[in-house]
Amino acid sequence: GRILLASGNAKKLKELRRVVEAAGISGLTVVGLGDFEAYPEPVENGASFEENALIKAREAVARTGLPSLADDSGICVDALNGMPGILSARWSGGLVSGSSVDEGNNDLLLAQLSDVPEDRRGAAFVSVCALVMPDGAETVVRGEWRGAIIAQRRGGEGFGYDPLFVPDDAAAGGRTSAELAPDEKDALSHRGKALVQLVPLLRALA
Ligand code: ITT
Ligand code: NA
Repeated sequence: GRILLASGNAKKLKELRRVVEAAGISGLTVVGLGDFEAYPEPVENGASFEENALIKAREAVARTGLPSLADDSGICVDALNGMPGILSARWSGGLVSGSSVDEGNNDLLLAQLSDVPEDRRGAAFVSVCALVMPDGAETVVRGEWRGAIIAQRRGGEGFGYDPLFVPDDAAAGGRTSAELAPDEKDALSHRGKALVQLVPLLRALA
């Protein structure tokens, strides 16, 4: 069978594909939105990661008829009462100082935390993945990844807020998530933790 990974973010899609393919499910073909006629992204107006993940996965099923998996994710910063959370993708609102949305978002995060001392810079990446079947069956799973926001970007892997996030895990050894090899990130990350819970359902699709 086939599974559609319904993300318009190329770097996120790459991670989703990597984790699903690493599960080694024979007979399961992974496809992306690029394999279908383009459709406008649905409005992510839910009040939670769960609602937004379902909005994206339901739209993908309606458009393609395929079992569809969507991720809604973001970073929740303790000192900012959980912000930017579900607003993470476009937090800086286009007022970017650098060359990309990610650059602007990271600049804004550094500015918002400029007066916050090292021991109060805790944060969690959150990934909620929704798997929606053509018959309407819906499964929603969540993964979280604790760490701290540092004061200067490090590393070129990953995407988004990775250059500023140092995971709590000993295995990361103080590196940012942008300094981890792709398979190291997958083994620890919010997205990896969410997706592993879907593997039995994906097996059933094969
Ligand atoms: P789709 O909705 O099309 O999947 P998107 O990038 O708009 O793509 P979200 O609305 O879920 O996705 O926003 C997720 C944002 O959270 C993402 O753009 C990053 O800024 C941040 N983020 C999520 N996971 C991350 C990760 O693993 N590393 C760094 N930043 C991450
Ligand atoms: Na989005």
